[in-house]
Amino acid sequence: MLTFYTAGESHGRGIFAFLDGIPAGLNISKEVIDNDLARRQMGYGRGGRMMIEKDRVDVLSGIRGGLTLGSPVMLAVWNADFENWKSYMDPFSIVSGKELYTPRPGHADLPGAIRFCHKDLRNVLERASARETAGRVAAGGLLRCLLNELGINVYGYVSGIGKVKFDGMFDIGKRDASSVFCPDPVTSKEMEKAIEKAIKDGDTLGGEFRIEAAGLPAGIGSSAQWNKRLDTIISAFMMSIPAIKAVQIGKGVHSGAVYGSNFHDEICARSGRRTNNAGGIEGGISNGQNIVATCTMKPIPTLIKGLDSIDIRNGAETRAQYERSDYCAVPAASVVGEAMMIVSIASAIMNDFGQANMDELKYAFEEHRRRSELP
Ligand code: EPS
Repeated sequence: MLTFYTAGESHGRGIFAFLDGIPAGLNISKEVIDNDLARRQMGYGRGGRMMIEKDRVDVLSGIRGGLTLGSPVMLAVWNADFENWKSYMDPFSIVSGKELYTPRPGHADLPGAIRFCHKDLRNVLERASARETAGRVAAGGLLRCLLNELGINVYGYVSGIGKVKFDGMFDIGKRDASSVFCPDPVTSKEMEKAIEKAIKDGDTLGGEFRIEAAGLPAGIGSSAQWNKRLDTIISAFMMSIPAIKAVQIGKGVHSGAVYGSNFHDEICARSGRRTNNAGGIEGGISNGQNIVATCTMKPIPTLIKGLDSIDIRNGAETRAQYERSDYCAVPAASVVGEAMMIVSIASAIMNDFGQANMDELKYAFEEHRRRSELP
């Protein structure tokens, strides 16, 4: 079983990812992890923090000479901004000046303060900040190395910003040339314009991204128990990304509007299927088609123009305080979505084929892949 956790505050020493259950003997490329971390920092519409940070992975345990040891892996992404926050974030003795008392509607500020009985909202928002996703992406980058060895490729792209939508074909070159990670130059410009308007208005904007996993053989997951279903595993990881309000598999919300004869992916010899409306999962089990998940992200709750709120010390009505933030983080969230898809598929594979070393895992997995080919 694969275990995955993150730790760390936005302006603390760093963000950490803990992984246990990774087989020994997996080749880890620091470049693959750092490339994902760098992509997460990009995208039109990000705020000032990304000018301060240059996210790179530091390995604290579990890897030696480029190979996993089979022991727990601890990854760190250090916060460069910690230098500016040391006196406010020290674990034992802090100075005042960074307290917050007016919760932002849509943020964890208010429910978190109630949940943990905090008066200073900073004690909530430091952990609820999307800075935490740097840890997810580091973990995703590491497990990308595992999926690469098993012949599985996970990629994502932005399929909507505000009302501007993209429903065309994926092209990695075009995506990487786009400031908003959308594989179409004309739509990308429209998306940029939509973000520009939000910035000008002191507002924020959400959207959606699509993640695909290619190369996963049929037969991963299980129809026999709810928590072994591949769609259960994938959607839980995807839904856990901050600001995600909906996860769809395949045609998702459009599935209810058509007849079965127009929806189900008919089975044909050898090539398998003519369509992929199911998004690669039937009965909670992969069917050999690409896994396709689309996630909807709400607009970021930190608005320059503010929203109605209260001072939690006395209930007096006021406007929510502005904290430096992003205007639109959908492109960055698509990289986090890739990471969560990677972690969820690696988890499902380890549930089904868990082994203590890579050679045994690869042997069992390739044997399964061979058996999964249709006659
Ligand atoms: C982020 C770091 C944060 C925010 C943003 C994402 O840094 P700071 O708070 O210092 O500006 O820019 O966080 C949020 C959107 C949020 O809601 O907290 C990052 O590294 O991705």
